[in-house]
Amino acid sequence: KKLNVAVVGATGMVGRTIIKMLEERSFPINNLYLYASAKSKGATVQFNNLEYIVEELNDASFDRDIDIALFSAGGDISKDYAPKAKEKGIVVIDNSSAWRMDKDVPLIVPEVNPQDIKWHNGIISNPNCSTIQVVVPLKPLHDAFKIERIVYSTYQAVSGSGVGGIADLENGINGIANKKYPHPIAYNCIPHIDTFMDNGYTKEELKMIEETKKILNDPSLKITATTVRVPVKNCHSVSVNLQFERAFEMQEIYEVLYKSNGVVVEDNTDKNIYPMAITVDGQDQVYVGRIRRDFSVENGINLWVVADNVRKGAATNAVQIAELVAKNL
Ligand code: 2RA
Repeated sequence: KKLNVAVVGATGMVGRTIIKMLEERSFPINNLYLYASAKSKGATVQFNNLEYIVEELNDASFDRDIDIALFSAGGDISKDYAPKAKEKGIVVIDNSSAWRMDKDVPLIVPEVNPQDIKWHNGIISNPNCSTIQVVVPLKPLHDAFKIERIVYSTYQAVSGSGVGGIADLENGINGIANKKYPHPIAYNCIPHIDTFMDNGYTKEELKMIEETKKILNDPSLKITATTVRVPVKNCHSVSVNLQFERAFEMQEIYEVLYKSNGVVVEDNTDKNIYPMAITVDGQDQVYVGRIRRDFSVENGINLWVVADNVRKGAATNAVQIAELVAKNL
């Protein structure tokens, strides 16, 4: 059955990639409607060899016969327009953080908790990019060995901030001052993503902590995180330290990861093989390497996890959710 799909925020980096993934994955589309802010009105986008005109988002945008609306236009637009789309019977898949922790809104990574889609009430949230990539390998490990504690340290690409982040890096290398970030990002690391909260953590760190618990459906998990912006154009890397309840042999860890949906193990230090941003760019799977026991604690391991934050971390995951929704429509 072909569906009528809307993309809200169609001209942003994630919005454009959503459209590209709808085409690449041959999503069954009847009509495609593209919405953006006034400044992008009239822009044209190619889709399945046809040219589509971007329209300005307004209150009439959802009066049309639309089955699924994919939002990637920031939290304010989602807070304002997702309920309007939902009232029209449209299923909203929202990439912003606006609804992620709402108890009536499932937070979905299709390889991890597809069953949660069954209780949506019209809005489904796409998790934060750095969270999506870590829960993909963590879910099978949690099922097999019961994770007790997680320590996340992230190395996040500037594409996570959109075109402005990329501009700051490329300009910075050419000696041009930063605009997007509070400090120069060229030849630098900035331990500050999103805003600082009173407890000293940034919103990005709290997103990883709280979203992991929701997606793995385990509020007892003990988690801490440090999220850092690094001078990498695309792909987020995360150092993950895990402590399990159960003892394990390293071979068991490999076996679980080898057969995990959406995971590629790249781990051969004899040949300098491990996941890197420059080799993972443009892929949709999550790459895991540097798998080794943490000898400083009981039942501990370390992992290095790399994924394309714009594709699997945002656009591809959202389209995979749309594929799950399409099956149930
Ligand atoms: C970032 N995860 O990397 C955030 C939002 N994409 O900036």
